[in-house]
Amino acid sequence: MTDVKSERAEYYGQIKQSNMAPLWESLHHLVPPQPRPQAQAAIWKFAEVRDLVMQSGSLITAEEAVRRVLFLENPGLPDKASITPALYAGLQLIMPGEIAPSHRHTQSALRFIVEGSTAYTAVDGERVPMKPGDFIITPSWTWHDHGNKALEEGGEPVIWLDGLDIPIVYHLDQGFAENYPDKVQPLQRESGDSIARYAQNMLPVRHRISNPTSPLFSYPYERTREALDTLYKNGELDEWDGVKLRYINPATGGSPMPTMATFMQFLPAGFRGRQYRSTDATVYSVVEGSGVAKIGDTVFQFDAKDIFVAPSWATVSLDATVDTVLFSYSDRPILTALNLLREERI
Ligand code: GTQ
Repeated sequence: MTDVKSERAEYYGQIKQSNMAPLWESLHHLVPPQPRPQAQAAIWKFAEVRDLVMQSGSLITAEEAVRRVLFLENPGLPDKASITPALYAGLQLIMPGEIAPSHRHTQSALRFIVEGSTAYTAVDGERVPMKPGDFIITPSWTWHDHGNKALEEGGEPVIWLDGLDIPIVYHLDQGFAENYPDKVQPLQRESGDSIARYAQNMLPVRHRISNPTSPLFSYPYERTREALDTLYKNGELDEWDGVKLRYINPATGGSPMPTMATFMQFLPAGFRGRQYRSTDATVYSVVEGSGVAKIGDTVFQFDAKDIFVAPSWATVSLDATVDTVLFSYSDRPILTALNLLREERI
């Protein structure tokens, strides 16, 4: 009697030496009937993690660290510096008077300001202020440094959420980076220049689209909030989304960056959102308010400044206890480009 199991095991051992493996042992895993994300629903309560972030402020300077960030690791993706399979999230701290020195890299970045109003970021020769709720981008391969007002000038600790496409870029072996020769890049344009150029429903007359990334790199919260407010007053409430807008590259109407889409939504007090799912795993940052997020079988109570993540294809429904504003980002443009995006309003 031949023991099939041990015969096969021996065979698998043999072919492994030639760097081969039998598909039939992993076909269902490799080609699943529907996504089986390793990423889990998870929440970072700001009230709990704020102290930990602040502690890093006395352990290392922004300059020594280059970027003083605690990244948020999805518990289902341990040691991968990933909050979703494609995307990274981190909480960056900059103390009064500090500089995070200028560098550039192929990874695209977004900053979503969580706390503090005295920092700035410089992108490609222009400085923009960072205020809570502002959404700011650092396009791939642009010089960027961050700074904060000195204590004597009223500087306060500033914390923001970094969203980058680090995991997907890493996976594709596309990581390039370099440091600027000086700590701070020289300023070439006045603050407010890019808003005048690109955020007024106009473009410079000879603007050429040479790059998929938005030429506008700061989307102040004030404007976004006003738009949501007006639309809510006008009665545009979707049963799934509340009032939800997507940020655009004003030159193309597409997402601000080729790898990441970003959204802002308003849920009025008492809103009980219907169930929705999509294949883009999404990271949420609570700007205002509080409520309950049901993600698959997991229920999170969320408050302002909390961050939570919904894995691919998990059902998501959002309830608001009080008026609530949620920022979110996902890898939607990647999925769209690859014709992989699916969504379902249940
Ligand atoms: O601010 O340039 O969280 O390069 C990770 C990598 C922030 C940044 C991060 C980075 C940055």
